[in-house]
Amino acid sequence: MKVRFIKSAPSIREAIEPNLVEIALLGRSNVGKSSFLNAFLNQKIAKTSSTPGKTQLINFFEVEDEGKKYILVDLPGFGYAKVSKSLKKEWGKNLDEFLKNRFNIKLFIHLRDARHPNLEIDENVDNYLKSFIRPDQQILTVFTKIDKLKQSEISKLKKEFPNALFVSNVKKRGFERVKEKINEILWGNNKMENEK
Ligand SMILES: Nc1nc2c(ncn2[C@@H]2O[C@H](COP(=O)(O)OP(=O)(O)O)[C@@H](O)[C@H]2O)c(=O)[nH]1
Ligand SMILES: [Mg+2]
Repeated sequence: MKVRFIKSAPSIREAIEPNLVEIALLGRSNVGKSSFLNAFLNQKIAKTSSTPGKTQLINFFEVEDEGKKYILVDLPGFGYAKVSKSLKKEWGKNLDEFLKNRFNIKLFIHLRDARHPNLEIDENVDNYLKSFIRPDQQILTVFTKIDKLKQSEISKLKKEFPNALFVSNVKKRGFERVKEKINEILWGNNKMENEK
């Protein structure tokens, strides 16, 4: 797997040309988004634990995996405010516009903290995405920090969220399933058909 940072943009107007399919990565500040990127891509490409709330930029990374290319779009974290708000209010117009109008996004990966699985802000984000996604787009929920949970707690969470995936960024666990799922969603089950 090869990865290359391409650009940061404040809005859809400054975004890169939409020539490849995109995966948008979003999550509450401190959920482990940067750690997830680094663990998933197997390299230190994103800064962890940087000052939250400062940058509201959309970061584009080009990923090449088994001869296929896609773009990973790292979105600013949310949830700095004590009172949870809708994503739209907190992120503002630019990000709302990007998520709704960026037609080549095929997958939204929503990271959630396994220790706090029922936060209102995450429910709001889920409902927000569901309010506008098209039939050809999907939402994948990935719970982070499962190393902080007992096995019984993980089992309970899996029952509550049967379609979610579960990872530990520090122990690098759960990423094979994430990759499988991404391949399935981006390229379909028949890999040969999409190979060029
Ligand atoms: N135990 C544990 N800690 C994690 C995990 N992922 C991230 N962290 C820690 O959580 C904090 C925030 O991580 P970071 O990746 O910067 O979060 P971001 O703000 O969402 O980008 C850091 O101290 C990380 O080391 C995980 O899977 N398990
Ligand atoms: Mg970060």
